[in-house]
Amino acid sequence: MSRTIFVLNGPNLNLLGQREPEIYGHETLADVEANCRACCTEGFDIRLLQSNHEGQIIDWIHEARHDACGIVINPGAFTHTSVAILDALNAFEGPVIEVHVSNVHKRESFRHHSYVSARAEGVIAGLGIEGYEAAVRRICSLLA
Ligand code: CA2
Repeated sequence: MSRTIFVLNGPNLNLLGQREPEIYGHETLADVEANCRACCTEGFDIRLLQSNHEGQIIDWIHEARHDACGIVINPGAFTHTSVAILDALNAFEGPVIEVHVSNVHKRESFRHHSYVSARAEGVIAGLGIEGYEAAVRRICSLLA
């Protein structure tokens, strides 16, 4: 069985650390990747991916069915719109943790609903990029 955890990121998250630091902080996705790799239990590995395209994210979730033991996902704005990402996650058998860098519940009401939460074992919001590390740790402990 695969011991790789996919850390999937949706649209605009490639800009992390470059714009709107008051909301998203100063750290980049490269920092997220390094921190996730550093905190996962021995024997597990991280594959961090980002796309601005919904279909690409769905294709990676399909790949995860064979190549990953768990998924950490920050779907970005697709969180609030994408039944297709929810459907893809429903076809994945391992644990899924949803992460948001910002506290979506403190923001506009359209960010309060997530399609992905209906599938996720856990949801983390507002911990900055530390949320990704908490999610990776949780997946490692669920699979221990
Ligand atoms: O808080 C989060 O992680 C979000 O998933 C981020 C999404 C937003 O649409 C969700 O409601 C909450 C937006 C990602 C945009 O990322 C940027 C990062 C830096 C600068 C500009 C955009």
